[in-house]
Amino acid sequence: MDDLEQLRSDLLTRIESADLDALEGLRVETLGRRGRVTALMKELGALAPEQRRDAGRALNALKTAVTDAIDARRAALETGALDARLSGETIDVSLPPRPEPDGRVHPISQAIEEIVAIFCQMGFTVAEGPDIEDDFHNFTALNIPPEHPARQDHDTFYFEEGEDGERLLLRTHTSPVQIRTMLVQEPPIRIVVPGRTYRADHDATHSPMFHQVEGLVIDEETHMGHLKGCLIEFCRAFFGVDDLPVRFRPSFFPFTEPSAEVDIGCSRSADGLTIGAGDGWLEILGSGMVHPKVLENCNIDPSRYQGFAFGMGVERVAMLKYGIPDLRTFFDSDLRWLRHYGFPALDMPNVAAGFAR
Ligand code: 2U9
Repeated sequence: MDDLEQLRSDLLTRIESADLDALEGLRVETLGRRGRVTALMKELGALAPEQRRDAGRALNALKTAVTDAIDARRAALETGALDARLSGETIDVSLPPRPEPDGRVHPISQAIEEIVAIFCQMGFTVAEGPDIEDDFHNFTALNIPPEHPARQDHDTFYFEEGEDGERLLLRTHTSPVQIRTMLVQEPPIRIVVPGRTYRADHDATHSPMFHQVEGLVIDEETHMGHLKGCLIEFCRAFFGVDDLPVRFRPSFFPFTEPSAEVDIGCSRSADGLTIGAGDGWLEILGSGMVHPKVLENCNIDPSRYQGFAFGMGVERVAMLKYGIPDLRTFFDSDLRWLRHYGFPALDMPNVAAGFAR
């Protein structure tokens, strides 16, 4: 036992002054497979039971003491090394920052942000919903009759029939989101609905996937004057022309009655198209008073509530506002094009508003 006491004191002294490498050497030399303490453990078997118990206890205590001392020394050395590094290092705050990769916001995202920001200033909130829809929310609830051409296979992307016999589809407009909102929310409702939409159409002016922003207002005593005021205000804010001429032309949609298409003034010259006063007109929105049958389909009483709705194609208004001549380039993922037509992130209206707050 005296030997053990001596060994313990020697080891603890050496551990106290060891560096990290020496510490690992000491651990192997003492506790490793051929270490001194390990060897002593192996000798226990040769002792008489009485001696074995006492010697076993003493050896275990030694092992614990050495292990603890090695761990404590290692922790102290590591902390010391970090402290030394930290106190030796200085940060040169005058160094210029490394250049950041300069990403751009896609014009479609930019246009959606700008449109949504204008309606949000008027008190609308944003609603979103699934791209995969069912027949009820995309067609039936919107008063689109069974024989309507939009329902045909060659105009709409249908999925294969499910086990319940139902065929899901890719929404052909964002209007199902308004249906879903009316089914769960009591009026007053004021929402704008941005999102992807899909139609089986592909040529120079149509893409099978495109973007829409639609809007819906439902309240008591809502009338066509509200529709006109709201959409005139939107057109002037979006195109940044205070006296922009806006005209409403009668139209037809199954889900609105009466319906109107909205044109803005423009002039065409050798230099191209200028939005503002002129002798030309450009169609940019569809709109109308929500059809009473659509309200009934959503359990809203049309004798108490009325409302208006509108819709626009984002690609179309983005092309007009930003002077992008070809629809197909939106979907080419061409970084040179994006660097040219894209926007710095800080120009996003909601981001800018966030900073101004
Ligand atoms: C509900 C009730 C009415 C949404 C409307 C239009 C007119 C419209 C087109 C513009 C260009 C689609 O992208 S486009 O081809 N949209 O003309 N959309 S009214 O009316 C609704 C929507 C939902 C419940």
